[in-house]
Amino acid sequence: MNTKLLASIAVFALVTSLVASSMTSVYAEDTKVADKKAKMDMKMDAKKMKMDKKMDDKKAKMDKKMDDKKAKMDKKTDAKMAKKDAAPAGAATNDATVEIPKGVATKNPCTPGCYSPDTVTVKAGGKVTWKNMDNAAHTATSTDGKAFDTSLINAGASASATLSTAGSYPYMCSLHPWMQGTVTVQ
Ligand SMILES: [Cu+2]
Repeated sequence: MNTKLLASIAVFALVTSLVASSMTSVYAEDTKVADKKAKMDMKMDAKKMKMDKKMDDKKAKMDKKMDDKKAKMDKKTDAKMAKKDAAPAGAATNDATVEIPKGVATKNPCTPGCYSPDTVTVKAGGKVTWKNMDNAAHTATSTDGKAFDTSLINAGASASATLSTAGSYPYMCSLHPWMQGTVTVQ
């Protein structure tokens, strides 16, 4: 063996070991990077799931809010429609009906409620009809004794009065003076 050959073998061995060690370290580096990536992926997945859940929760909350709002608005609209259908309280109509409830002949006092409703408003020329739901006879007689008098309304019967002059007309039952009501003519 000569020194040149020995030297080249030594160089070869050195180079080989250097390459081997560098390869090992590259491999180790790769593994590290892969681990890190996997960890980050897991973290990202967890984060994404959390965010998805948050979004779902938020959406569900918003949906519920919208539903609640819609239900509220529907209710409001229904109430509005019902209000529109019913004549506004106290507004004058051409005709009105007053019921005489059961039991008022012996119920002293019974005002308000001897005539139901105990106050009605009609336009001039309008007609008021009293329906006697009681088992006894009653009247609707204006207290001035002139404006109107139904005379006796038998049990289950009805009687009407037409009022042409604007004014407020208190009235009562001539048989049971505690029964009192008012007709307003506009
Ligand atoms: Cu009466």
